[in-house]
Amino acid sequence: MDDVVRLTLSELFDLSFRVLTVNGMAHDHARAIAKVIVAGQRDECQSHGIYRLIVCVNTLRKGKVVRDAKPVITDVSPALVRVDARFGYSQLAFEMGSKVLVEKARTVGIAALVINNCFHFSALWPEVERLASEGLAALAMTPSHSWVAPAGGTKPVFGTNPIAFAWPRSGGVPFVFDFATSAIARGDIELHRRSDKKIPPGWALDAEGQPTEDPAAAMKGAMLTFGGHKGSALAAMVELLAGPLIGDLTSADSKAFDEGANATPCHGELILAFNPALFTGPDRAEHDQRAEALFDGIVSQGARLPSQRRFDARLRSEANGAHVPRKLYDDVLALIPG
Ligand code: NDP
Ligand code: PYC
Repeated sequence: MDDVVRLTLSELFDLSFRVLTVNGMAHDHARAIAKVIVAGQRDECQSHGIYRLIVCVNTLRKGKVVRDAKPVITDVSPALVRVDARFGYSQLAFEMGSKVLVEKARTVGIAALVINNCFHFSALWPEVERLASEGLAALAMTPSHSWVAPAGGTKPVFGTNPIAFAWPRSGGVPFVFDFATSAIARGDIELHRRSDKKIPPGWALDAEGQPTEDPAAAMKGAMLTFGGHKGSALAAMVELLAGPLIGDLTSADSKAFDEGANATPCHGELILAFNPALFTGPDRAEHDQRAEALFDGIVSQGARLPSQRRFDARLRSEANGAHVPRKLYDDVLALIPG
């Protein structure tokens, strides 16, 4: 039997929506969540695609998330909009708040969207890409659960704390990066454990603080930051800006709130949008050219831009369907009762 299943994007959406709704998720949330899960699988981001259905359903079954939460928008100031997700998943709150964020950034030049009290599992690139499609540059960050040791330490303090950035480019895909400030996303360690594969050195320590290549030991120990003290400082920045600054939890608080349920982390998110039309001034075309020269300087020597692998995968999946490992597909089908 083939060890990979190919699904069209609409089959993937229908499967995701069904798994979520038969497990009790309200339809508006299920739609918003299914869209980002399909985007992840389509772009071959295995750690944030259809695998996340398993974590979402566990979170629903443990009774942690409010399945029909109605996000509440507050217009805090000309440059700041807040959405209280009311302990539902983050995607619907982002869909609602990002519309206000775009308007504010267009008018004021720079604006922030704060999402509070949200269960958050998704990759951040769909959000910054969405803002780039409106002609805005964007920066997003969020904590997770405290799984990551600070550089020089052995005990978890930080979350995997991703940072994503998008820069709009006329006539093409935007420049986008999106990475965890840990050496790798936690989801990738989980996927290694599911497939009985060792993890590379440099990703994690075991519970005794010793380097490990065993994913199960890594999950009981501490993940490592990328780039040593530099990733460690960025992880701390994410904790502060997308935690106390926005009146929400740190990754350690989120882990305590979880009470051992192993559910999706629950905390806040900060998204900033910049309007080049107001920032750059009258010589926009000239400065856009400078940006393009920077990208040329990268690709002309054979290096690649971040997200290029994803954009290539997107074209493949749109043409031929997305591939899902057979075991993962079977595990997802098993989430549909009876
Ligand atoms: P990766 O290390 O896989 O990739 C990070 C970024 O680097 C991507 O933009 C990737 O582009 C780019 N990249 C990779 N290799 C190269 C290269 N050789 N040259 C140029 N660019 C390159 O990501 P992570 O494991 O750190 O994170 C994966 C995802 O997990 C992210 O989307 C993140 O948002 C998500 N995440 C979400 C969390 C949450 O709490 N919600 C927590 C932690 C992570 P490309 O994709 O094209 O390879
Ligand atoms: O993969 O590190 C991760 C992660 C945490 C929350 C969602 N994804």
